[in-house]
Amino acid sequence: MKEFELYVITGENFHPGRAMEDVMEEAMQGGADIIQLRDKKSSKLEVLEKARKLRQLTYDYGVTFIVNDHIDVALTVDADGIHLGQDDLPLADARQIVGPDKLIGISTHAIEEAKAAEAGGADYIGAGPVFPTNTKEDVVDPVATSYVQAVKAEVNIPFVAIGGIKLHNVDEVLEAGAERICVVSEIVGAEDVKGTTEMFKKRLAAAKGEA
Ligand code: TZP
Ligand code: MG
Repeated sequence: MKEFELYVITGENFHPGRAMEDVMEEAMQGGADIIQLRDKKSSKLEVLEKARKLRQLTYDYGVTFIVNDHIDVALTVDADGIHLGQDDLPLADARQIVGPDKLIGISTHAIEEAKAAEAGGADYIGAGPVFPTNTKEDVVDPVATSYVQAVKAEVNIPFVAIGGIKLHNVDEVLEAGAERICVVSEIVGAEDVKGTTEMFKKRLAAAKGEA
């Protein structure tokens, strides 16, 4: 898959009064490499409408577009891929539906899940929640940076650290070996979405020795 380092997921309850597509456009202007539409509340039709808007914007900015949960919506708008959790359609079945060219990302919370996703042909995995987060309901206990270290050592597909990652703790995650991070509330809930996105990009660059 195309190189990426900063993955931003929608979280509409963090920006009341602001249109989701405007917030996500600012994140793209700030340097988000992947945008995921994650909406656990809306109807299929509403999710489809949001996906169409994000598909257009992500094309405009050359950003990878992933849809959470809704494989049918992802295929309808020709998203670049889908993201699935441990309780969603199994990876092998999802792959049959979307074919070889779409990206499939899998959320993992334990090294066995991470290895299974790799063996099953996932394109990337999420590793988390690293820190406590209120963004995801019924989220599992934080896996801490030790899980980031374990995935780094034992898994050979790209992984993205997720969960409670803020500007004040991102360096801990990078020091644990993450080269890619995923952020919701700290970016989409920021007063300055573009500026906050740029600050994350700077920290990622600094960790790579680029700044
Ligand atoms: N999966 C694991 S933690 C999480 C998801 C979708 C939410 C991360 O949100 P935040 O606001 O960056 O903690
Ligand atoms: Mg899911």
